[in-house]
Amino acid sequence: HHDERTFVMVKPDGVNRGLIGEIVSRFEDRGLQLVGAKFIQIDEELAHEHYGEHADKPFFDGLVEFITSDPVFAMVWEGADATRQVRAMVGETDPAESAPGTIRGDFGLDLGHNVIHASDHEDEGANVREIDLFFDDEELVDWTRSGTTWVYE
Ligand code: YYY
Ligand code: MG
Repeated sequence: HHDERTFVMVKPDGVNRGLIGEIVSRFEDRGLQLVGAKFIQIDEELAHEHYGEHADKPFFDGLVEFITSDPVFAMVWEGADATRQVRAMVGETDPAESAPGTIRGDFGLDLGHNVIHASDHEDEGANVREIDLFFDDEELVDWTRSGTTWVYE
C-alpha cells in the first residue's frame, strides 16, 4: 500500500520566511506525491478544532494566536507509511532537539516557531482526522505521479 495520506502545513513563520518551496521540494524529492494543497488563513474556530488536544495546556492561547496570525500552506501528501515518514523528516517538536537534516532541525531554533505541522503517527487516525478537517473530498486529487514506479520496488 503506497496510498497512505498525511496532513502537513507550513506554519505562519515558515510562510513569512519563504520556506514553502523548500519544504514542498523535500517531500517531492523523497518520492511522496502531493494530492492536495491550499493557502489559507486559519480562523479561531479551526485553530481550536485542530489543536483541541492541547486546550488545557499553558501554551494553548499563544499557539492559537500564532497559528491564526498569518497564512499557512496546508497540504496532503501520499505514499508508503507517509505519516511516520513525514514526521521523521519534520523532526522533534522542539527544533532545538531536532537533528540537522530534519525540517525543524534545519530551519528552527525555537519551540513556538517550529515552521511546520505534520500529523502525528503515534496518534491513531490523526492523519485522517486532520485531512478531513482541512480538506473537502473534492479538493483531493486521485492521480499517480510519473516516476512512482521507480520509487517503489
Ligand atoms: O505534533 P507537534 O507539532 O510536534 O507537537 P505537539 O505536542 O502536538 O504541540 C503542538 C504545537 O504546540 C507544537 O508544534 C508547538 C507548540 N508547543 C508549544 O508552544 N509549547 C510546548 N511546550 C509544546 C508545544
Ligand atoms: Mg502534535
